[in-house]
Amino acid sequence: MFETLKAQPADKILALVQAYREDPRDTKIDLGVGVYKDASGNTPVMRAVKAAEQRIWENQDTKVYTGLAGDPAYTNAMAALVLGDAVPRGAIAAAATPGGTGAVRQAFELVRMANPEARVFVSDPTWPNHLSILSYLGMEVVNYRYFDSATGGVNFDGMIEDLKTAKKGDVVLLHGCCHNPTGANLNSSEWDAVIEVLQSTGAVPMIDIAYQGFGDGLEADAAATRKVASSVPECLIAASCSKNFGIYRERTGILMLVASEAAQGLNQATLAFLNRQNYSFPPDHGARIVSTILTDDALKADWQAELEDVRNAMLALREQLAGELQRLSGSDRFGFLAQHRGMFSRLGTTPDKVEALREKHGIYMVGDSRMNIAGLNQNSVPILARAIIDVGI
Ligand code: PLP
Ligand code: TYF
Repeated sequence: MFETLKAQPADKILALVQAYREDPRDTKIDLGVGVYKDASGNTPVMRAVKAAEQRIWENQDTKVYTGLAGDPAYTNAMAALVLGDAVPRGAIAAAATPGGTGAVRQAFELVRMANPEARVFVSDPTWPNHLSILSYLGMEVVNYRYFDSATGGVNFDGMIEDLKTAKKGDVVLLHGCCHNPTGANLNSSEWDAVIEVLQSTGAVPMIDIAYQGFGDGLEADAAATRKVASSVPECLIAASCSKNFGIYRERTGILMLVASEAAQGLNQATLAFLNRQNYSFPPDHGARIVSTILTDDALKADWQAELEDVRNAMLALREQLAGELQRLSGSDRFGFLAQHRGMFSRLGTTPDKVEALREKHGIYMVGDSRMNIAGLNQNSVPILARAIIDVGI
């Protein structure tokens, strides 16, 4: 029967990892997959994560199944980390998932279950996995304008115009902070305007937040998510711990459905049901690391301090790159790089220029001109800047 299978499209971001590995040049620079790297190019295990793992190893006396929705200590800690006290805990249904991707997948399945006709509005561009999963689930996608390659910022008027065409029964997918792949984000008054459109159309927001703490800080990065969740009757949130705890391979995420307190019991049971259909119990080790850190003042403080160092290192690289490009180009046209937040920036150039960077300079970024800022260090920033000018960007 399996001779009927057709080749599926490869993940372009992951394909780039392989291409980079195969490049023999020792001057090559990897700005591809979204993984944090320090100045030496390593992705270390965070101090608090190591300490939490040791504590778990010493104290854990069983590995019996958790609940279908995961360990309540984890879901409670994550609800507090992402939502603060923006909404009552009794209004949140929450389930642990395998990574943020698992949360995204479960959220889409939940939407399809509730309304098979739902259209999902996604930013143009968005994380390719959003599109791939939606297509796999047979769900209708509507693009809304988002990135303005002329300015490197958000085409806000276009975005609002497109979001106004959403209807009750549709879902609007928003990146809570640190937009992937562009790095361009809404400011606080623009979020207010998006909320007004959500309120007037009745479309349900779904927030994907995979980089809390990578932009302007843990609290600032959650502000938009909190504001949205407290301003509409229903909201879905898919959060990932992969980046901000550096526990990529542990597959640690959470899906939250914020709705009325009266609906919470049914919503909670439905999230547990969905987990059971797909994998029964969600992975626990990463979740336990996260809850161990978030429920211990000293570990939490150390984690926050290390996360701040990571965030500030990326901001410094942004400033350095924007400054270098200003000097070399004699213009401010790359100023957006310092305005962007998170791991990524989209340069806004053409695939042939991206290819020229790879062929001629051994600089690897995704074909849509997304670069991982954390792939740089103080020494490679001037090399990248010269290459960008050299290929005529
Ligand atoms: N959503 C976005 C926008 C992402 O960039 C990522 C990748 O890191 C995720 C979700 C989920 O990542 P993971 O499944 O590794 O937690
Ligand atoms: O966008 C990125 O690079 C990260 C990591 O299928 C990633 O989100 C990339 C591809 C993928 C899953 C995660």
